[in-house]
Amino acid sequence: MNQKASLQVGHDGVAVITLQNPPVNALHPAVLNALFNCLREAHARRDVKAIVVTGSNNRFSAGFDIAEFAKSSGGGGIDSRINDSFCSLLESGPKPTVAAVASMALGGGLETAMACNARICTPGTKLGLPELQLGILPGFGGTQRLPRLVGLQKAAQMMLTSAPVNDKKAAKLGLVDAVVPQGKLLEAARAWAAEIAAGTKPRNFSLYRTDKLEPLGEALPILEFAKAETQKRAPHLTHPLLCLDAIRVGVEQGGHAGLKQESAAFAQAASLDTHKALVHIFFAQRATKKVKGITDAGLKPRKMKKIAVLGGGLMGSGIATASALAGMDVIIKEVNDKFLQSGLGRVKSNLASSVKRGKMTKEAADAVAARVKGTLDYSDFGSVDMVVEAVLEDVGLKQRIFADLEKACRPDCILSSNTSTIDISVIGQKTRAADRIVGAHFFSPAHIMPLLEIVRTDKTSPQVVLDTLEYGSAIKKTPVVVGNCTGFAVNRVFFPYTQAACLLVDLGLDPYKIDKAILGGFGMPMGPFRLSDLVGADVGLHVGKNFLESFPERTYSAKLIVKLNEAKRLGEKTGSGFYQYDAKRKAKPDPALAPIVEASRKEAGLFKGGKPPAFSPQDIIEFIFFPVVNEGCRVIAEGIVDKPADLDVATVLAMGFPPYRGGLIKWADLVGVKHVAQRLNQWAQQFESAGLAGFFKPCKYLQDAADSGSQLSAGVRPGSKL
Ligand code: 3H9
Repeated sequence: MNQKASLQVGHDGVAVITLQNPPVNALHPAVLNALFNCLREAHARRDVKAIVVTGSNNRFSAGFDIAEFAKSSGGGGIDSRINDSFCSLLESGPKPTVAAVASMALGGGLETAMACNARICTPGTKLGLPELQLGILPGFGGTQRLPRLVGLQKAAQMMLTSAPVNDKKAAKLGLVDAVVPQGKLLEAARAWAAEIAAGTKPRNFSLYRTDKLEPLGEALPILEFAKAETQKRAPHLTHPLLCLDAIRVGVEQGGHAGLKQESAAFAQAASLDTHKALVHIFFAQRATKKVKGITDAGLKPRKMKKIAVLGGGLMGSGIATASALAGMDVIIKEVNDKFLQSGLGRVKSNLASSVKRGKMTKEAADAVAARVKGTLDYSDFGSVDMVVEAVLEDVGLKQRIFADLEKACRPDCILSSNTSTIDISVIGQKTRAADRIVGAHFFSPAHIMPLLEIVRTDKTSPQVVLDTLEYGSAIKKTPVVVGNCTGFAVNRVFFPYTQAACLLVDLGLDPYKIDKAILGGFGMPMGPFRLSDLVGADVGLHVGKNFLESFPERTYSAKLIVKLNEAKRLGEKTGSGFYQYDAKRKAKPDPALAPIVEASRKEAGLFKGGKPPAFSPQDIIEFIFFPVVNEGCRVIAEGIVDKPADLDVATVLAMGFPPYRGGLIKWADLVGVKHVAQRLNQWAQQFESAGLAGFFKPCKYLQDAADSGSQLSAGVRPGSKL
């Protein structure tokens, strides 16, 4: 059994209790039980005068075992009364306790450490309470002890942002009592514990401290302000407010009352869908790197040391920046010196903006920039491990480039394309290198957006997919392996998004109301029309044509986008689209849109004037997102994604689908698959005479799941015929 805690008593009379649950010493109930037993034993033994709690493998703990949350119906089956007695035994038992913290003390890990009478950590340790990012709140007394150790303002900030502090900051705040080198950690902690026992160092009880807490008259306004800010920033979330409430009760009525409130609030938060959704995303994000037939095939990933990027435009320079930031040598190839210099300039300005945001020093940025070289020919390509092509979306041009690359590069060099619209196998048609051709689809801006779609064709070798996964992780992207089809996974799944929104306008609804429902009502970073303006109506038209060609039976050919193109209102870049834009690119509704909407409605012939049909904000959300879910189900059924959860991660990271809704497919499961299918069928019937039944009709995967009561997240059952 790997999940345990062990007790060792030294000649100095100090008992060392070590948490053991690799890789991060997560506090599985078995570990907590073992810890509790060790603690009771240490307190009971006559040869023990003080206790040190530490973690194995030079790590303290990353907190409660999140996998237990995923198994239980909520809250990981934690009984808060046990936590109470565990933490109070740690804090106020007969013998003093010291936490010896290396590498990380997160969530329940930090709460365990805070219940000890002193904390010593090593350089580089991260300490934080990130529970809110899992849809819960600290449940081991963190809402009470952290404010008493570091002050209310800082504690609230740490909990609300989930951001940890490093060892230096922790020492400055008083969260740790000392920072010592790794090799001295246990020795220092033992000595500290022995000194407390001898009375030469004070024994501090975090829960009873008042010296750092702001007086009530200051504390309450701090909490009120934090509450108002939270409601503004995250209007859909309840658990941050529950957390603030537990803090407030502790401030007003004392630590014990606060602990009681904390456990009630924890239980409430743990029962909400937000918690299930966020835990799902936590694991789904880590699971994208595990791909059937690739990562379980016994292959060893090769490390990419030198990368060539073709094209120094926005995408190319972003890809070059991300690769150089990961320590790779990069060559950018352009067609002439002017383009090359601007590509290299873009890399520098990407790095300069990281310096400006405090993400890196000027020296570090210069060192990264020095790894990026420019070229106008292929003479250096013999030394590169991977090429990422990011030139114009022109099939002929890409085919010529790939034929050249086959000659210029080593036979084991990966040849990838960043295309978002062109079939990857067509790009490689003029080569005999089909097994090492792969899509590396970045999202703009490429050095910032966290998703990388890795597009494999039926000829791409597993080794090349594995190496590209390794490359994706090295450049700090979340890589998702997808199949080769129009729009790949993300763009394909989202093609009904703008189309459904345009259909609603043609039915008589106001575009700005639609955006409002999707933005504020649902929590997307922007509504479909604002997004369309960002992407550009010309790009929208081109992409729409692609989908119409590939999926004619289910594409709504939106006239609204055509009309915007005719009016040269292409979006942000032309200063107007669905919205008008000022010099700072701030969007404002535009009365000049009305005649365009009018013309589109006239052509669509679905709205006869008068009162628009009654659509509540929830109706709008469902009308727009249920066709997106339907396309997601087709993508799952066709095996375009390895597992449904990959689509959840991809929609969250590329489209800003709210993570607290679990990603597209998990959200549909939480809403109810039967409900999704029933509404789609209702609209398919309602719009059949307008030729739109195909846009709504549930695909077989979705309908089967609705009929059988299974979850869309379950994936395709072996042997099922889809
Ligand atoms: C809590 O404590 C509640 C309390 O208030 C008490 C309630 C009553 N549990 O991320 P990585 C796994 S809630 C289980 O790839 P990194 C992770 O899945 C908890 N497993 O590495 C992965 O497994 P695999 C609050 C966990 O170096 C492996 O460890 N704590 C946990 O990039 C490596 O992880 C948090 O929210 C866990 N707690 O980052 C901390 N943590 O190899 C969440 C990690 O099978 N964790 N795993 O895919 C993290 O932020 C990062 O994982 C960490 C390491 C910074 C620790």
